[in-house]
Amino acid sequence: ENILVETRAGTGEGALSYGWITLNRPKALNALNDALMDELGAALRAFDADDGIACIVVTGSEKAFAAGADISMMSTFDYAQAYRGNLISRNWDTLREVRKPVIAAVAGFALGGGCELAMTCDLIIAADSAKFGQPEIKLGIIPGAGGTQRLPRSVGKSKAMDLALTARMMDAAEAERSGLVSRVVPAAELQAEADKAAQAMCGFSLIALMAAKESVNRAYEAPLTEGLLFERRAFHALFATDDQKEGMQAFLQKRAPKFTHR
Ligand code: CO8
Repeated sequence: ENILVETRAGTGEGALSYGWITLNRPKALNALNDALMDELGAALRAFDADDGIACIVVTGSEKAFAAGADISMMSTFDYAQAYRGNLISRNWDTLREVRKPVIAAVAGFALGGGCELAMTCDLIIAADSAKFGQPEIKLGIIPGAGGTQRLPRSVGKSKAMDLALTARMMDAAEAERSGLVSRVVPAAELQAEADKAAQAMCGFSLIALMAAKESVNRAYEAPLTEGLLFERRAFHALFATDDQKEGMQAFLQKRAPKFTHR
């Protein structure tokens, strides 16, 4: 009801497919309520468990990726309801647990929980219309799904403080300059750009994709020495895969690889 889910075929011989999830509550600018988050969690889990899927794109509409948590849902909550119901966290952990790459394709508003949702994905591709912000302070609250933690890690303390304390929005150009997003494209090309990134991944070894994601994420969880050790071990482990043999043989034989994801 609140999201649209499709599977798109990868191009090229033997390519895997990818999942495409569109947040779809246009009347509320894709505000994130429990129903939407439950549907999103279920769709992410299903794609993650599907051996034919390499990666997942999450996107919204031209006007809004998501304008935040649904304010009407939580406006009357008291502390007990928020705490007992574990407001927010239940499906956010699902997104963190997905082991395949997740691309956020963001046009329009990505505010509050919408900005946090985009940041919880592995990379953000933005339309030039994108606007990022953590305006919770205007509502008498603070970010609750990682904004105060992930934003400083990607844009630094000063900009994170600026957004969280003044509620100002950051446009796509500033977001790219400060490292929040990986690429900015004209709004009309956002879908095609996200398709292109997903298509590239569909042609690679799924095991290597998952290992790369897991290793980059260690950079946020572990001290450098431990992260480097984790990376080295994952690197060594990939020599046990058929895909490493195939990838290197294909290069030496000047042909396209046929990965079997084993
Ligand atoms: N929740 C509920 N409804 C919303 C939300 C929202 N966050 N944002 C927009 N809407 C609704 C509006 O109420 C309006 O509905 P209606 O037509 O019935 O009046 C409709 O969407 C269109 O919105 P506007 O008329 O306001 O559209 P504008 O183009 O004038 O303005 C804005 C767009 C600037 C995005 C404006 O809608 C706005 O400021 N929205 C609220 C942004 C905000 O404060 N977000 C933070 C919410 S709190 C939060 O996210 C906490 C995070 C906690 C973790 C995440 C948990 C899931």
